[in-house]
Amino acid sequence: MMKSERIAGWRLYVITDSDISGKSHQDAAKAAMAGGADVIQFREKNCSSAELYEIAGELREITRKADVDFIVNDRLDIAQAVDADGVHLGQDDIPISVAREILGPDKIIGGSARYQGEAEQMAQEGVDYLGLGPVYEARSTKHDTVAPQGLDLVRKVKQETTLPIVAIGGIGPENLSFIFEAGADSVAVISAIMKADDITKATRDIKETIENLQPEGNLV
Ligand code: 3NM
Repeated sequence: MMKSERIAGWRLYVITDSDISGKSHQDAAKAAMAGGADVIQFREKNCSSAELYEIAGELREITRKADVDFIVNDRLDIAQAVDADGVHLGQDDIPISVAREILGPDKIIGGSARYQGEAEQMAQEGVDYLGLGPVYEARSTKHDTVAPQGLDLVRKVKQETTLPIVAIGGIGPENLSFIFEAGADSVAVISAIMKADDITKATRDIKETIENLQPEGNLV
């Protein structure tokens, strides 16, 4: 399947966090995939490169077996080393255009967008989707982000780009309908899933809510 088709099929993008979940990234990912996560992002700011490589390699195997897309946060080198499906880059990471040159056309590159007016340039540099937010206040530890931008950001960015929008920041079962109504194609979730006693159930609840909101998906 082409990467654009795979991304178009994303509804629920789960970011693993072992501090919040109290579980390994691998166990958290397995539980989220059992609940219907469409894509797993490995985000870990406190490990050595050797540890990142080891965990990412295991996540790569687990996600491949489950036919779930696998994205590494920040670290292009780790993404490449384990043959992840792609990398997600923020403002402080290697530039998108450089990552695109290194990765070639077939890998997925996501980029964090925070404001209106960023999408076009990011598209030109080669991103495949936008991680857009924070829509609401981030519930997990994210110190370097800006103030919540609200649903208006989603509405406005939806008007200015055809890039798929993965909304992020403070998203949980109770606000999914607003986020999708505003134009998001998919949602990225940390706390509402990683904090749950039962990650699989929390994932399934969110996934089912999304499917009820968008029975046809965003392909139509
Ligand atoms: N990035 P939660 S907000 C990792 O705005 C991250 O780019 C953000 O966590 C951004 O689902 C965020 O727990 C944290 O609110 C999202």
